[in-house]
Amino acid sequence: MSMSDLLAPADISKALGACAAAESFNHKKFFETVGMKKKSKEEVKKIFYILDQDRSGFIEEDELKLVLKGFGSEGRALSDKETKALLAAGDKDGDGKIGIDEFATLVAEC
Ligand SMILES: [Ca+2]
Repeated sequence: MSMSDLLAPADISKALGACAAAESFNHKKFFETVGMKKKSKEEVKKIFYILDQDRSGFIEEDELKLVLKGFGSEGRALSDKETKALLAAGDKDGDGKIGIDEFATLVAEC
């Protein structure tokens, strides 16, 4: 399973292009542009499994930093500030990482 099986390549390019400039990442705008808001909870969970590269069941801070690269090779690494803002938005229970249900909630909130 790859991202392009789940999301339209044109939407991925558009979403990555929209946040290509430094410090311009906005997760709400990104999830909407990339088409995740329209996906079922099951599909969003499949996207989570792609982003959880070490299959730990959580997206940790180091994986979060590279979250855009999980969507496409042209994605840039997030800055520390952007990474922390995204973690703060998604980490509801405060354990410092994003679990699958937290991820689904984060997308649903957008
Ligand atoms: Ca992980």
